[in-house]
Amino acid sequence: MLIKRYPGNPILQKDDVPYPVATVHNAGMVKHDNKYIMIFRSHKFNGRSILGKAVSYDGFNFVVDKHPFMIPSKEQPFKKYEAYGIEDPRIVKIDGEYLITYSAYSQYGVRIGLAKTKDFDHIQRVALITEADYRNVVIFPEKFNNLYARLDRPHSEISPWSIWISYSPDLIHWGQSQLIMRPMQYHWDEMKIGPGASPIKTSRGWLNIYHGVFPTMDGCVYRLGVALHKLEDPSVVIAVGDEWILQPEEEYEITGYVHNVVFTCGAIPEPDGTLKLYWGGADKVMCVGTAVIDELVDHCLSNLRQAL
Ligand code: BMA
Repeated sequence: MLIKRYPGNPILQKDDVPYPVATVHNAGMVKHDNKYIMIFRSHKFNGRSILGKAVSYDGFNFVVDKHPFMIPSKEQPFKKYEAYGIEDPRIVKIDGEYLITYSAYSQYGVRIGLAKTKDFDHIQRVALITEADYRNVVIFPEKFNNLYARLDRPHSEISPWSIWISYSPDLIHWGQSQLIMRPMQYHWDEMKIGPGASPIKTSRGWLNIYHGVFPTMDGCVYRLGVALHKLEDPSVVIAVGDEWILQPEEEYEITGYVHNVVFTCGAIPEPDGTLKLYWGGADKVMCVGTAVIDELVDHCLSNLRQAL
């Protein structure tokens, strides 16, 4: 068992939120000032999403802020592209600031918004950093040859939905895009894959915890897997673990708003070499589990499949 579920799961659900929401799921995570910050997604009762904030001293017990953390913007150009809601945030710390990427939904498709904060009290939107239709953007916590790097997942009618990398000098203009990892046919991730948690630096490479989707007669099953990217050049995928590391098994993952879903937007590496992995269960509740980072890296390297 690579991921040990916390026995107190789910750790956060709608009744813990002091304003009306239908779900608490798909949260970005980061440690700030020795506190665990969770920026989670909630469906409102009209089916559109907003982001909330919860804080914890141990990574397991969270208290939710009285008011939402981010709602769709009232200012252009964001207003136009966030009208249907904001979803699935990822957080990364770079150059002393926290960057938050999120899906911006509107009648024009799904784009990715970028916001930044230093303290999780004041937040500033920076730019919309993709065209439609993209999801699952995670930014690396370091630059490569002075460029920011990100993994993302464009939609495509032709190719299965795959993981790409792009670079930027200023976080606004992105390019040098390359496809670096594809779903594998007749495999647990055969339908589509997407970056999950922001990449985690290890001595053997960047650990990328991603989601993979398998279509069944009973709908899609969302599971999590791991890949390893080269430290100096993250466009090189050194290894992809052949088997998933987490699949929906508990009642709170099998039944909910969308059944059979474990979906991650964040994980926190600890100084003792363990990892706290956070995931949304069935698009309805937040869950946590612990893992040993070295074991996840071994999992990538010991029984690997092709990246492309
Ligand atoms: C994906 C995204 C996620 C969601 C998942 C399962 O396409 O919309 O936000 O958790 O589907 O419903």
